Amino acid sequence: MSDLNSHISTKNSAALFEEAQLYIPGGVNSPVRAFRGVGGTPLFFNHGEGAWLIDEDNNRYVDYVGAWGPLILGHCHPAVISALQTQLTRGLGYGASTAAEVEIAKTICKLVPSIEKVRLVTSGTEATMSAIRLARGYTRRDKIVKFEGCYHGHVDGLLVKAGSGALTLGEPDSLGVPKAYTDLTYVLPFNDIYAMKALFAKEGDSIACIIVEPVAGNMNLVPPVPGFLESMRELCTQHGSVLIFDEVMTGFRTALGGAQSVYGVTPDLTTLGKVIGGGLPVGAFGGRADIMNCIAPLGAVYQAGTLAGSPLAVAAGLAMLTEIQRPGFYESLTKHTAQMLTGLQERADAAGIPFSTNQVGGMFGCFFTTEEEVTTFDQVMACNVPQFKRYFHAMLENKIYLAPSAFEAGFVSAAHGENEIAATLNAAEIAFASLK
Ligand code: KE4
Repeated sequence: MSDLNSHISTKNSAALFEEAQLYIPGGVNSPVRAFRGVGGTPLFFNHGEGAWLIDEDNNRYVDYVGAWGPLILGHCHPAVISALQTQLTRGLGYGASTAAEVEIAKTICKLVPSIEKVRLVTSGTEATMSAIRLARGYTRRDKIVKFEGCYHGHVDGLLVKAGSGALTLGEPDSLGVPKAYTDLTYVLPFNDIYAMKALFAKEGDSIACIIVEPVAGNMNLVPPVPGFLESMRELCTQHGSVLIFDEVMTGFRTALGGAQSVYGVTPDLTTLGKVIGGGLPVGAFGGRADIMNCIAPLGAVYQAGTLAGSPLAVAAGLAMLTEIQRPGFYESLTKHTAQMLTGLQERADAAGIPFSTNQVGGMFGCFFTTEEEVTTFDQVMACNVPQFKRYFHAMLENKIYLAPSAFEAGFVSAAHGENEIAATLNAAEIAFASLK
């Protein structure tokens, strides 16, 4: 185990970041990696081992990002590596169908019963973009509903912030998104059942779909309040709108059957990603056969992808889906996550730091707030972000790598055991003491 109190040197990461900025916008291939949410210089990682990540300066960290969710088995799990090595000798892609695609489709339909048919794509964004086009094509309606604080990938019509009021249409949340796109998107407050009912009373029959993260994982971690998911199910059924659960993050992360199995609410379509690729580029959208049959080449809703169903990515995904079906996998993952969070809470309380946590299965959220439980976007936005930044860096100094943003969820893997939890809690004791 590493020395928890050593000062870390990150000079090689810093040099790489300098060079990266010459060739890559912001020096990163995805904004959150740039550490702008926490300050300081982003780390460049060299390799991973189980629950640990090693950076370019040979610092070893317990990893709670897990590539933003996919690495639920930890880094370089033997079963995943072996499956990739076997496929490597057979070829990297054919642009044609393979038996493995049938196998992974069958497995997804078995594990997520609401998915009767599924189409593979290569990212979560592609999955949500395609699911929305499908919902619009199936209903012949254009308007859609999303929730403030939920992120569904960089789809033009979803890069939308709340309009002036819950019953008004959204505003673009990025340059380059035409107003005409956001004029079709309503943005409601997450966990606000009343606002949803009011909108559907007014516009329900013109709404193609609701898309929601059943557990919000992109405004830190906010679970649904009782009745929230159930109400949207009733409203969509009543008005002939399609209910899309974006389970790109929660799928196979919160439970084997995803968040829909945790809360007992059945969507019409589900989007998946992350875990199903084992760390390689795989996304998917699937659901009711009568809706999915509208997708080309069977139906008139076009969708396609050169690398969809990549044999290499599917090999990794299948190996991962096999491992997570082992008896006790989620019980152990949930237990370790709860054990770690209980330890954090005890240490924050002992240090007199206002702190609370949320957890669903193997994903968690930590909040610097006096709120007993965080259930709304406004409560998330009211948290003490400067204190989170100090906590992030104190934990990093002590070899714990958290998501570099106060608005991201954290992820535990099957490789996080007693050693990793002990290292995390020792670091947290030091970190909380530094905040007093
Ligand atoms: P990708 O296109 O990044 O594969 O997936 C988009 C997406 C869709 N739906 C949900 C619920 C998601 O969480 C995501 C992506 N998640 C972020 C993490 N907050 C990816 C990290 C990043 O953007 O670099």
